[in-house]
Amino acid sequence: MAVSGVLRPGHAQIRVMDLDAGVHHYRDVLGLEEMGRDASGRVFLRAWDERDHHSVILRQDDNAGIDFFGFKVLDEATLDRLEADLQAYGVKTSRIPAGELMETGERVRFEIPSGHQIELYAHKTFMGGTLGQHDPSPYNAKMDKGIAPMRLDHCLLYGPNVGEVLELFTKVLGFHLAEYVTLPDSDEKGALWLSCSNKAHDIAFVIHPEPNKLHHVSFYMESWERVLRAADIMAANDVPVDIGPTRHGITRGGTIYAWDPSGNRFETFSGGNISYPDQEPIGWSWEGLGEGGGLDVAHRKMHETFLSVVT
Ligand code: M3P
Ligand code: FE
Repeated sequence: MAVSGVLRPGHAQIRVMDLDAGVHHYRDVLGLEEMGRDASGRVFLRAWDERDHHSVILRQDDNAGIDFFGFKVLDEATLDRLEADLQAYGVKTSRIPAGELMETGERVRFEIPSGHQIELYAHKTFMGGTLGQHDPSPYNAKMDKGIAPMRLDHCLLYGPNVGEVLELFTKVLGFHLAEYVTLPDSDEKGALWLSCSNKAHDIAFVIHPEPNKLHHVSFYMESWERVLRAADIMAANDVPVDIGPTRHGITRGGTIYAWDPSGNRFETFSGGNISYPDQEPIGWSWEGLGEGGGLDVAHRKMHETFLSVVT
């Protein structure tokens, strides 16, 4: 088996300041399916090509942002091994009981040097995809409800100690560095695109003085055409757009960055290159990120909001 260890992003718990507005955005405009609500009022949703119970959890709070980002690992033995490896590396971990998140097994939670809460889990109820598991048709009406991404794809987090984050993800969690940006007049890596698969990235970081900030949660679109359709749906629903539709030079993915009603940025992302752990990572200079089109191939400039607007 080639993909083992940490398999993929499994869930993001996003804080929204108005739950009804948040549900309207993620369910009716983005087009995720509501899978349930728990006793504390959290809302669980998933995208049409996902197989497990949920990938997005909305929690109402006075402050927007991300509570935690979770990765699914292969099995219980992998979870136990990674927990022991984290502890041996000096990372404090805690176990969150099964069922604390709907239809989800025990989670191993830890804080990374950028101040974010990351968690690993081995079990979440398998529901099957909305296309079915046998002789699936390539089309389902759920694909036309709202923007309708296929899946939760990755997140980009802002915080300090990006070098230590790189060490932790590559030395302990088995990720590889796919692409990076060096800071102006320096060899220091200020932004990382890390993959646990051969996707362009499963999680990314940009250096930032304040810990534990969210830049965006990203959703995968089946094609560039679907990204353009998403732009129409955003316009029709007065969704504020940050950047795009355009293409990132970094990852080469098609993209729109836009904001949910609480100011959390989300991305509709398509395509993207593939990466392998044996390959040298692709390096970008600070000028490459801006004028070189790393962020925005079409406009080849740094956007002020990219470095300053986070939740
Ligand atoms: C991404 C992302 C940038 C390239 C980004 C690619 C920001 O999918 O948004 O993390 O230069
Ligand atoms: Fe992204």
